Amino acid sequence: MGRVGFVLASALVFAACDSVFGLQDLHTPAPDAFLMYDEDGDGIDNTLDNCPTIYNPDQLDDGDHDGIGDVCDPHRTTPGDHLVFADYFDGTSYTWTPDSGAHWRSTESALDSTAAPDATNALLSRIEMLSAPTIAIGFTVLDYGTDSSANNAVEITIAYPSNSGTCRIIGMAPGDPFDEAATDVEKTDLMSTNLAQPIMVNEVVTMTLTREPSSTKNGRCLVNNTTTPMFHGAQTTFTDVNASIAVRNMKVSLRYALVYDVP
Ligand SMILES: [Ca+2]
Ligand SMILES: [Ca+2]
Ligand SMILES: [Ca+2]
Repeated sequence: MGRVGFVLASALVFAACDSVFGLQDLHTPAPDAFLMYDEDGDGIDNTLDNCPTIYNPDQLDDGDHDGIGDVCDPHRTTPGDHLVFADYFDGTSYTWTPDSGAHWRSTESALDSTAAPDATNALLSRIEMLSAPTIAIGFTVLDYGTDSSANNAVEITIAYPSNSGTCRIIGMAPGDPFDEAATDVEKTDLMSTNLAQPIMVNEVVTMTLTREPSSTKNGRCLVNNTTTPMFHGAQTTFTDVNASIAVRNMKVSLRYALVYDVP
C-alpha cells in the first residue's frame, strides 16, 4: 500500500503525549511528519502494528499477549513469537537476495517479476539463524500466461542442512487459477489440498509456512484461510535456515515478506 498520510494516528499520538507530559502542542510539525507506512490500511503504522500486513484495527492479542496479534500469530495461544524482520518492498532496496537482479523490478510498493509470464523463473533467498521460523508473504498474480505445459507456481521453502519444507500453490491449465495447495517435505511426504476458492488475477493472496520446533516435528502451510498440515521426517538441529521464495511461469507482484521466530 506504500506511504499513506494518516491523521487520526497522529492525533492519538499527540493526545497521548499531552496526557503523559501535560504539555500543550505549541508547534505544528511539517506535513511529512504525518506520513506513515501502513501496509494493510488499518490506520496503524507498520512499526506499531502487531500484525503489519493484516487489517486488524482492534489489535487484539488475547490468545497469549506476546505482542503478535491474534490474526497473524503463528502460535496464537503460545507466547514467545516475535517478528525477526519485515520487507514491504516499498522502494528500491530489499533485504532478500535475488537469483538475478534482472529477474525482479522494484516499484513504489511491490517487487515484480520481470520476465514474460511463461518464461518466469525467479527466486529470492536469505539465510538466517532461526529455531522455528514462519515466513508469510503477500502477493498478487499479474498474469498467468498461456503455456499449458508448465506449472504456474509460487512457493516458499525453508531448508535446513538435513531436510526442508515447502508451501506451494500451483496451477496447470493456461490462465487457470491455482487449484492446489501442496506441501512437500523430503519428497516422501507429499500432500495436496484443493484451495477452497481459486486465486484470480490481481487478487491479494497471503501464503504462510510455519516450521514448528523440533519437539513437534511438523509444520503448517496456510493459503488465504486454508490450512494444510505438513508432516516432516526426522529433524536434526536447527542451524542455518535457508529460506526462499520462488515464482515460476507467471508474472507476480510480491507485496511483503515477513519472518517470525520463537525463542
Ligand atoms: Ca494490522
Ligand atoms: Ca499473540
Ligand atoms: Ca504466539
